[in-house]
Amino acid sequence: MKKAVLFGMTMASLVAAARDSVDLNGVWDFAFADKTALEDAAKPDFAATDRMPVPGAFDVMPKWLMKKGTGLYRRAFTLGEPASNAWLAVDGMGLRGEFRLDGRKLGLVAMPWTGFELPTGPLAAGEHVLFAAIENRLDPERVKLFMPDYDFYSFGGFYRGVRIAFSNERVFVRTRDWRAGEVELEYRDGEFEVAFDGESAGRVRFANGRATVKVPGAKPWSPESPHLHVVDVNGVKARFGIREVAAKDGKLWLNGRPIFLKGVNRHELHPQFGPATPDALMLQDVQQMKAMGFNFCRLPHYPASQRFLDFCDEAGVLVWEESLGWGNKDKEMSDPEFVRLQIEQTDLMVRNSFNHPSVIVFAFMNELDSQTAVGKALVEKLAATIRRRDSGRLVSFATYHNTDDVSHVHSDLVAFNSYPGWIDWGFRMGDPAEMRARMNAVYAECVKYYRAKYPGKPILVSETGACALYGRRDLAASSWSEDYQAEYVGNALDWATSPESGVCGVAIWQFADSASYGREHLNPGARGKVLGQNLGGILDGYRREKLAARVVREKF
Ligand code: ADA
Repeated sequence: MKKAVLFGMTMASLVAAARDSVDLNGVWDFAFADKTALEDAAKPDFAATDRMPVPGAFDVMPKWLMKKGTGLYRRAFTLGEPASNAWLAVDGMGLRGEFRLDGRKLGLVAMPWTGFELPTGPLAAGEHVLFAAIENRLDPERVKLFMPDYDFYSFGGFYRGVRIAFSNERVFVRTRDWRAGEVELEYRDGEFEVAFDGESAGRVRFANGRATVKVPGAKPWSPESPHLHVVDVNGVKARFGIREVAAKDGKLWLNGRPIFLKGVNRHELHPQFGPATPDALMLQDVQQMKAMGFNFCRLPHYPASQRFLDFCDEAGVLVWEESLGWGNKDKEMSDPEFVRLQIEQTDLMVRNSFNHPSVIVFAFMNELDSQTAVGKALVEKLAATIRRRDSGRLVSFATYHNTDDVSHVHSDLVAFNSYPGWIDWGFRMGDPAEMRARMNAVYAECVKYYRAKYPGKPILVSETGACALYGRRDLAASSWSEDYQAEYVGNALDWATSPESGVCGVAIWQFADSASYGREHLNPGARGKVLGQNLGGILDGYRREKLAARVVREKF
């Protein structure tokens, strides 16, 4: 059977795309139903008024800029031959989407940013029409995973690629002994042809779906030498890296050596593309991060783009990936449907990113109420969800309950967010020496708490930083100026990298300015987020450097 195969993409996408598939990225027919819920707008025979890129967010386009409603999408594709089954594979959309193939409903998905696959059933040869209705309205009853008070914009559309896949089989690769180059392959029971890097390794028996094998010519993956291998089991390919991550004696270890994470938080956002960032931008960002001296990035606050992870694998950037959540309180966390969706999306994240060696931490629920019994119970469930797949990653989450957290008991890595002198009522900045001393004292207090509460666990500063308006220089280094931010970042990095800090790394908030509260969001007061953005970037949204970027380069 001859089917369309994805050419012209990097090896990573090719192998992630299972055996073969029809690429549905491109320009689709489109119409927008303003202020209308998906259920009322979803009509597959809608009259198209416009054309829309996929991937793409309709509400970054000038015509629908920041509008809330439902985007209607349609496109046809042709199969040369029939398929006994297929899957609609979407690497992230938002906020809520209904999908129909030839008028038949494939599913309704309310897990923004998560990659998912919907089975289509048998498909005949010839033309097929795919229809999607994607709603971006903020509706806490229908989109339980995205609350109107989250500090990042809730875009509408296909955030990443879409395709029809003819297999949903996967091979999962676990490093079992990085020194000996031994890996465990998980596929299914039976005996199958296995090849590594294009060379046959003969037939291998899989018992309980697993086989342990030595990779011929194995080379470990590390930030300095990000070596990748490709395995082929029965025609199903997976790209992977051989490396070991561990947390012990209060330190973080990579391939048997302690490592310090020089990190930054990076939203998948750009002023012109919203969450549908193109490859060129991702690659530039990775290169810019490396050039500044970062070896680590935290990807907040939703499952990452598989393309971005490919680039991190290739460049040797360590990654923290987390599922969707932000500042969730007991009320939300007591809702069984919220909990179910949290578990489902977290499990999918682990499944989707399993073979990316760059990902060393799987996390969830940024800044949840981690000081309560309800928070702790959810953390326990999500940690168990991640560990169930035995992915060889550390489990964590970022908290700001730096004097009363009780939930990191379930983590491998204790991570905390702290903004002394920025998100900190009553902090007196004082002159630069006073400010430095006060910031250091706050950080040290946090570490003291965690060290006593969770002895033996490594501690990471998962967020710290201050906002600055690009181009705003000020001799007096007042808050919101680039000068203030540069001073702040310098202090934070000096403290974190000093031997007394006791932390295993720090991630600056944040890489680039990002879209935040729109006029529909429950923002913390119209005055709170200048220009509707989170201006914590050491670069602006267009990736122009602020003074703090220079400071990072000097310190790292
Ligand atoms: C929090 C949160 C970030 C961002 C930050 C800020 O720490 O985790 O997403 O909102 O505050 O800049 O206010």
